[in-house]
Amino acid sequence: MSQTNQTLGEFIIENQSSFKYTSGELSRLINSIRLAAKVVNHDVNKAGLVDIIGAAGEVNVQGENQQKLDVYANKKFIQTLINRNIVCGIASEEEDDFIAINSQDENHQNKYVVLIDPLDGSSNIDVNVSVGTIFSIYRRVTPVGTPVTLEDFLQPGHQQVAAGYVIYGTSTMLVYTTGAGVNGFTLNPAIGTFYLSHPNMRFPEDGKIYSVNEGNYTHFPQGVKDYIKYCQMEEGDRPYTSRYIGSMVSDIHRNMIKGGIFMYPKSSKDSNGKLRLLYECNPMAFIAEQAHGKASDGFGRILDIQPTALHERAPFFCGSKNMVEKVEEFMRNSLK
Ligand code: P6P
Repeated sequence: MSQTNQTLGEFIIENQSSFKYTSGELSRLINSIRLAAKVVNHDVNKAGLVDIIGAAGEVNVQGENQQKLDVYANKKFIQTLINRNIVCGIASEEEDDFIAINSQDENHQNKYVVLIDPLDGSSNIDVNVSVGTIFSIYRRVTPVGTPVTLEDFLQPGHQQVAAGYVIYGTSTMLVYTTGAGVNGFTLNPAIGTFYLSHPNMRFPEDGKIYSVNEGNYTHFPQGVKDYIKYCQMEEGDRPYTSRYIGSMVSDIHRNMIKGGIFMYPKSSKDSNGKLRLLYECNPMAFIAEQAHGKASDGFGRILDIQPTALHERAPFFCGSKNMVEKVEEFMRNSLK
């Protein structure tokens, strides 16, 4: 079958063998995320028309005002995952604690846990800027047949069996990896089908785009300040272009296609940065590495961090390999 008109469903079947684990379950998991993405996409695209935008009046565990679409997307993904009876537990940016799935999995036979940021960049919803869903999938580490525990969620990122994102932009795309490269699928909204549009996505080794909230410049570590000045200097192929959407999925997606680096460093305001390790940094890092890019906390590999808490944060530098290595060099030099 020619790749250009292969559907996501056909792709999953054709690439079954690349799934390291029992085939059916992981395929069904990706398919359940596909379904939820279509439902959320439908409502994200009409957010301006019906009363589901604007704060829900509640404050989530992050201390952020919950937008109604956040609440809606969170419920949709959780509901779809539970109904498919594949997972034993779910963690979400919008949930204080993890959810143990006992309803459908009363004998605790399901083997996977899913961690999600149901609607990343939600502050952009009201201004009609693209937002995204991020997901991360692990096999449980505690014995099947026993209740899922926090330990099943606090795994280092290199243990992920799959990760991906949905970007609700000028078109809706599902981009994911199961450890055998990264592939992007674009939704045809007329028929509700995702088609393989970006096979074997790869970060260009180098790039000329840097993405960071420069409003925080004075609060950044010296190494980051030095790197930003390096990007702005008239020398060789520089100055680079600064592009920052304020929606990590969109910034990283663009940089994967064009080349570039996304940075959310720690600062004197946020001692570990803003982004969440488990359901933002790790899945995007898995994708970045599978796309021949790199993801670092400024000194080491994001995927090697041993998590200690569900909602912990991490400094995040992700994108073209040479650019991430350059900022690591500046970070090391600033300590000398
Ligand atoms: P700031 C969205 O809220 C998000 O989590 C990421 O998608 C985005 O990159 C970042 O925060 C933007 O944060 O502080 O620059 O507005």
